[in-house]
Amino acid sequence: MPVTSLFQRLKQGLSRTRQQLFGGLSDLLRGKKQIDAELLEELETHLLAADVGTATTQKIMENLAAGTKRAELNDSEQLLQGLRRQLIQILTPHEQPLIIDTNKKPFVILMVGINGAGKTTTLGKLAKHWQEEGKSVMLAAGDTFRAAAVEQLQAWGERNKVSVIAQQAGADPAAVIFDAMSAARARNIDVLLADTAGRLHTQDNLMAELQKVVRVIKKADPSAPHEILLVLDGGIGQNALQQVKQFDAAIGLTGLAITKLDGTAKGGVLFALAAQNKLPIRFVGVGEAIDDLQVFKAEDFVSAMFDAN
Ligand SMILES: Nc1nc2c(ncn2[C@@H]2O[C@H](COP(=O)(O)OP(=O)(O)O)[C@@H](O)[C@H]2O)c(=O)[nH]1
Ligand SMILES: [Mg+2]
Repeated sequence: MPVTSLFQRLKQGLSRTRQQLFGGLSDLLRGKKQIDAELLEELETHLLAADVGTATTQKIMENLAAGTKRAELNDSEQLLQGLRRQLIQILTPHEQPLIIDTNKKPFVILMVGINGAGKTTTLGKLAKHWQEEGKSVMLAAGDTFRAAAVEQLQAWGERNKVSVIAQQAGADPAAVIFDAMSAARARNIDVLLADTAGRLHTQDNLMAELQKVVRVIKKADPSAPHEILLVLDGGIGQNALQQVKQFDAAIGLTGLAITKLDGTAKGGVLFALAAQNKLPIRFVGVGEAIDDLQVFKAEDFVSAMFDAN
């Protein structure tokens, strides 16, 4: 699929956030050329409404004000371009695509996140993504909390002819993933994608379970898991920051995937996430189809938010 159509999908997916950020603003800009306090205030309101977050918004506004003072930003069009540059600058250090090291066999990716964040769907899309790159993939049904979760993964595996290692609901997820690692090794599999539960009886139980999963994975391969990917629902806005902190403190994250950006006007949360931690943003999800999970590219993301057509 050509890159242009991927970009169109990204733009389509981000349309609600784009409207939130720049919808009213472009009307305002059309009406005036000069930068004044009212224009700056309006811009600030739009950033906040798109969930860019107070701290990040404040920093952006300070930089824009400084640019205005230094006479680098002299009219509303330059202000907008200044904003665009800043947004790209915030995101660019987080553009670090997940590269599968084929010397690590299997390359173990642990998917974590709260219930409904999009872990299993993202896992399925990633399995296809790497299969299409010619890599062999296996899945581990580490969400053993509900029978439906195991079945969801098995159904996905059957449909797409990917092996799924699963046990019955209630089984020890660490044991399921440990077995999957042996099976993957025996079959010379490149990538093992391990699902996990997003909800247990308590949040403490969940974190303890995930810690055990990581410990047991390390028994099978001390260099694993090679990626601990936190899947976040983009629609939760600023709560995402809290979730990153919590999961990172418990198990140490190595990357983020932000899903459901198509269903929300809160896509600005990426800027808050980027400004407040160093984690790579690996993927963004902008819909249900396979092409709607995209490798994160900072400039594309910002362009998709700015360009009206
Ligand atoms: N619109 C949209 N829906 C998504 C996206 N990613 C996941 N979903 C949906 O979110 C719901 C929960 O996903 P699931 O993978 O089961 O979440 P899990 O509990 O974390 O495993 C499902 O209905 C998915 O189809 C996305 O990028 N866009
Ligand atoms: Mg799931």
